[in-house]
Amino acid sequence: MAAGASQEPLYLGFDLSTQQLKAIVVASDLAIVAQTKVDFDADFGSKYGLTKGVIVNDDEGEVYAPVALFLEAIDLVFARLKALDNGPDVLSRIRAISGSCQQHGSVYWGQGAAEQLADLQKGGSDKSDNKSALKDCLAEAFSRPWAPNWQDHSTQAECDEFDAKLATTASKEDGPQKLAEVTGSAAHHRFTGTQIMRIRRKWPDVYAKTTRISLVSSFVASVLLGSLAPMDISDVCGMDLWDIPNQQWSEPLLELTAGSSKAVGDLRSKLGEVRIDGGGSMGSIASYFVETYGVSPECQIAPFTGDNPATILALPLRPLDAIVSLGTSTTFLMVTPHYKPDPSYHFFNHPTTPGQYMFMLCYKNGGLAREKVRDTLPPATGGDVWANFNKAVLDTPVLGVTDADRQAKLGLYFYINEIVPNIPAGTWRYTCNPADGSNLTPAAAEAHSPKTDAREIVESQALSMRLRSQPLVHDHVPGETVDADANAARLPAQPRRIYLVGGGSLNPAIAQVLGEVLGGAEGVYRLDVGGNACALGGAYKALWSVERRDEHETFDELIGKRWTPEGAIEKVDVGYRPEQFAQYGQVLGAFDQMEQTILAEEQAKRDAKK
Ligand code: XUL
Repeated sequence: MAAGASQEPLYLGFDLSTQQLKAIVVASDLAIVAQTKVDFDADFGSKYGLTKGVIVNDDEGEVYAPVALFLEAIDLVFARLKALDNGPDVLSRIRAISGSCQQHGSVYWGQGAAEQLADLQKGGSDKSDNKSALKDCLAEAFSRPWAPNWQDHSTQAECDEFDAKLATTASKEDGPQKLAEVTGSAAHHRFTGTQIMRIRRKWPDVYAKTTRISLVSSFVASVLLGSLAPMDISDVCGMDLWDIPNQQWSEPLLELTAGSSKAVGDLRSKLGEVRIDGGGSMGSIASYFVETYGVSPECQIAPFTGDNPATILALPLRPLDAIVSLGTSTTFLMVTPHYKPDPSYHFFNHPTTPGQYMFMLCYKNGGLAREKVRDTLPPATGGDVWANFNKAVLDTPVLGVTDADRQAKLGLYFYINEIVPNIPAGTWRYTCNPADGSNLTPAAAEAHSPKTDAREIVESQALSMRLRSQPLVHDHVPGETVDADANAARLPAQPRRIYLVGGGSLNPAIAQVLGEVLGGAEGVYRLDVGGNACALGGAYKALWSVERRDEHETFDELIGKRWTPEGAIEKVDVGYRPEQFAQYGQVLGAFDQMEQTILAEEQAKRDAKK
């Protein structure tokens, strides 16, 4: 039979993030043929007591989600795909599935895991004539019903021990740097090593009963496979346990997590092997999905990865291109061949290309913090809830400097404790001399208003990104043609293109301020499926995983040949503006100084409590 359109293979990408499970299906030519989603609050909020996808225990700083929620969401997303007009046809043509998941989250499998997962390969556990739902099939599979979420901040004690573990001086001062050199990051509350260590100490029985620990990415892959999937080479870097220069588990950090050198073997078997190849197939989909939803039995499960690594796969990125992801968290991502770790940011293995790395900054106070500032302004009357916020952003001059008030206004707006820098919740406002950042002083209350706050919070988020990404950007790209004008090579150090993804990428005022602060020699672009970028990256990864010629055909080669900017991206801001870029440059030092001052004050408060 000639290969008719309906026989062409399709690829499914999932994104199991904090608040939703999204699914997007693409054809070999990258055209999107179907998409759907499950919204955790809307679909399951009251059943599981969720707020914004999670459960919070403020007393301990715990933030977590029920594993059963994830399982119900997987069933529901398949049911919704099947219910689409073209659903049955689409599901029967899916040749591979990959996807992205919230990073750092972990799932704890118990004694029954292997057997119950294997049942999915037989089509699910037949308790009656009806097939059970996934959550019933896997009811005995977990040693703990909760998965810590990346917003969890219950692990300060464990972080202190991780930060000290690899120090070479008696004062332990170089510990965070040494930890970053080995694992790509200093200690962070959400990183899985500290989470596992806390679980071992707080619930020793749970830890003892745990037979395997999955990241959310390897958990979803396991469910689809019907067997325990290995962790992925990029997502494993979000644990503070993987030695990136040597590409192996770090023995001293395993020992710290496990509690003794004798316990390391047991922890190794709980973690399992890590899959070095980001592509290829890990096996065929479990029969449960074939029988229940009509997925093709030929469908292969490719390695899943984290949502940020998957975001850099949503389009072919060139050196010096940056992605700003404006979701629940705000992240700033770049691809680089240079491993230059530092305690204030993260390096991960690239999800598909050995020898390349992903540089990442991650802020907890992203979209939700902007919403809080928005809600201090009078509510917008039309359909756009951001209208008044955006007007305030655009009506306020750069750094709030006016003829009448020649002071630059800087602030930090943290509604929950922040990651970079590690500062508890609070709002701080300062002023300084706009010409050189001198005279940094806590601001008088009248120097700021809800209107200036709107611009300042966006400027503040962008200044933090500019400050920390400086070591990675430079003023020209050796050996590369810059397709802007010839002067581009002499522009000050800045990203080449800035791509916006995530829900906030639809906001034009945010795009403009990001362009003004961060530059972007070739402009600021929005990815058309901005809200679905990581699911799309997952779908492309599934495609590359099975269509690559061999292990040597890189993701960028394969996807780069098929990807066209038309219809995929839209220029939303000019990016680099010499005058504004210089103005923000003049206060960058003051912004750094403001953060250092607040950090020192907060540390003094912590010390006083000890
Ligand atoms: C990254 C991080 C967040 C989550 C969001 O380190 O914690 O961006 O991945 O799902």
